[in-house]
Amino acid sequence: KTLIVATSNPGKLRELQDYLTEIDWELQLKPKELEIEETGATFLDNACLKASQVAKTMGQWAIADDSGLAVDALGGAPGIYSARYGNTDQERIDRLLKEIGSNPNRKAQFICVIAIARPDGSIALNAKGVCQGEILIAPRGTKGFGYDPIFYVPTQQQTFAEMSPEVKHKISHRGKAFEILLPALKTLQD
Ligand code: ITT
Repeated sequence: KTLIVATSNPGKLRELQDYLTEIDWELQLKPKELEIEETGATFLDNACLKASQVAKTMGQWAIADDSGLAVDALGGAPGIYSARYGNTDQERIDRLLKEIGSNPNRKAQFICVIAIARPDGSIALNAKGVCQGEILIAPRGTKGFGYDPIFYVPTQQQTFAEMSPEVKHKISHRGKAFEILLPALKTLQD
């Protein structure tokens, strides 16, 4: 079976491919020109919207990931607007650091919802993962993508950008979502 990976984010794509090596489906990239507008009010809405529309348009199974960073001191912002918070990763990080300033409450969580749609656009599976952490005062590390350099995980004493991909995959919001999703996806294979 073929599975279309419905993302335009190269960092995210890399991670999704890593998790999906465990299954037998042939992965195919979403065509660049096929962009889905994220009109949903939740991560789940947007993940389903992206998976469903890409699946239906291509007539193939599709997987989508909607994710973001929710900062307690900012009332959960940027949340579902994490991608729209700036034009580049650098801009988004700079803006977040500016908005949180010297607020002593650094608590934040990364959230990820994965959705898988059938060729007719109906949703076959979805799963959510959350990872707790803290927003640093300045970026640390060069690995990963997006907000990784400012997201510090106390249990690892590292930012996502300082961890090896293997460690990030095990503890991240995306890793936790895949922990739930993969067994279910394997049963769908047959
Ligand atoms: P697609 O919709 O095409 O998949 P996108 O980047 O627009 O790509 P989202 O709407 O889900 O995806 O936005 C996710 C945002 O949260 C984006 O700015 C990412 O950089 C950030 N993000 C998500 N997971 C992350 C992670 O593991 N590490 C760092 N940043 C992450």
